[in-house]
Amino acid sequence: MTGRFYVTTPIYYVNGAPHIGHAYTSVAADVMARFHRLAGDEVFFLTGTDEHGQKVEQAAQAAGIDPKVFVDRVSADFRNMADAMAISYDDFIRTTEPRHITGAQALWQKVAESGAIYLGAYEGWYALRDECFYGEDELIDGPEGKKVAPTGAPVDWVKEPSYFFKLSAFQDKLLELYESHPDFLGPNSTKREIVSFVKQGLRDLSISRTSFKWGIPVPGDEAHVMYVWFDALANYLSALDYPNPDAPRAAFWPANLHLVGKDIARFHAIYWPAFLMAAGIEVPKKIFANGWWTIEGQKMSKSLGNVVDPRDLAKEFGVDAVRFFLLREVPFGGDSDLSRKSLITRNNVELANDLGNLCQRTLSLVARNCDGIIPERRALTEADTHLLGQVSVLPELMAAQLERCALTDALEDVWKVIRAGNAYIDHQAPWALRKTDVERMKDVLRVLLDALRGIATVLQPFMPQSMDRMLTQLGVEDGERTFASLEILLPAGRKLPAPQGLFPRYVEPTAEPS
Ligand code: ME8
Repeated sequence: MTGRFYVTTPIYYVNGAPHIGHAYTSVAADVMARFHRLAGDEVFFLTGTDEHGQKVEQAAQAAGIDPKVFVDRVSADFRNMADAMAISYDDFIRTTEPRHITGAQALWQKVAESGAIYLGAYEGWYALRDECFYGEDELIDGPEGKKVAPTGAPVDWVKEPSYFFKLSAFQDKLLELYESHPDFLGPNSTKREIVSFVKQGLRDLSISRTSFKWGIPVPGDEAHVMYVWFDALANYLSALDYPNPDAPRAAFWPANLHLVGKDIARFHAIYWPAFLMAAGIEVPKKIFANGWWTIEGQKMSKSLGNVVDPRDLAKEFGVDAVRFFLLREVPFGGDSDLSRKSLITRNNVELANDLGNLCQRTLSLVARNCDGIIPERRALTEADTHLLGQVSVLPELMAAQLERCALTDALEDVWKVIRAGNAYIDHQAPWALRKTDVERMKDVLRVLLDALRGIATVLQPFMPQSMDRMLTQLGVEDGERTFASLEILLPAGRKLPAPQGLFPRYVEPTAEPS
């Protein structure tokens, strides 16, 4: 059944340059979007940048430029990173755009009309790095005997007039939401954390600031700007032209999936549904938090100088090898480490050997022994049927895995079939059949071509560029690359282009002897 699918990434802060962590969530969301498009769904895939708040204001000041000039520059860099990583977003929202300001103010007004906002004074701890308020009881001991946020971020005592959101009134409703919609929040580890946090009791939330100006003015009280998280979360609606109910995009709400990192699960799983409930708007269907990447065993940080720009990796290894590595290395939802060694191993073993060689061996046999022409599909043996059967269930199998955000398991399902394909070619030995039974050789090659077409079709969301090349080499035309088109066999007699390697083996350059 086809339908609508709305998937989002976080909108990234523009106080720093894009890195591999940002690329990770975006690649995962991209796989979801591309998969649903191939399944025939109408997809809306949103990414963008989060450009307000004190942290961004300070970064602009530190760079000595006007905030707007600063955010324009960094936002363009994030867009460039998304393009370089083949992120097929349908829209890129920036919170400094008029359409977003309209949407965020409309949402504020709707929440205010429900009676869930009141004016008070905030006095408490604020961690600028996290753009997050913390209760005294949440703080932990930091360096030099100072208290810090549970994330390790420094905290400041803040005292200023503020509008509050009555978050405390939503505690039971939120618990009921998690209870009645078991798929609303994942993975389970994040869900357990959030449920226990909400059960401990929710305090009302300060949602405006008066001590700086770089933000969206609170409707009716221009002395206040919105708390950056109220502003940012509203992007998921403003990109759909909220509050215009007649906008064509409005039909995409509620979002099917907000993909986020586990660091911001709290904002998405607690604040966001509470704001929406107050405004009388449906809550999203699912929030899923990815795990955290370290680099060669260390936390990524500017001070350690180990921040990885995904564009550099893509230049060196190819975009698809990087995308593949990110989603293959660890079950999606878990934490993982980026090491050069494991990236190279995955590239060489799984891409170059398992998939690349199977494709190369098949295509060169077709080139040499069938004049590069797709042979006819004739009667199948048990072994043929078995392999093709495994291929044909892949779209359905993977759809079920993606439904639960098990991206790594979906890849494993495909690799099982690739390994079966390698066993099949070794066992059938078409190179030997060339001398003993040419007709059977052709049948075997046709089965392999069909199996490879299925495999390349389902891998398109993960590795769009190399699977495009692979499908071209297999003689599959543009209109024959959706899941539905797999039902129709390619006609025999098509001439294939000369085979070319898909995934080069990576050999680490050895240092020049000095
Ligand atoms: O939080 N490992 O923006 P942000 C995995 N503007 N994922 C990582 C990562 C890492 N080491 N580092 C970053 C914000 N990420 C807000 C979001 S949404 C309405 C507002 C990813 O620039 C991960 O998805 O700090 C994380 O949640 C996000 O980048 C944080 O990006």
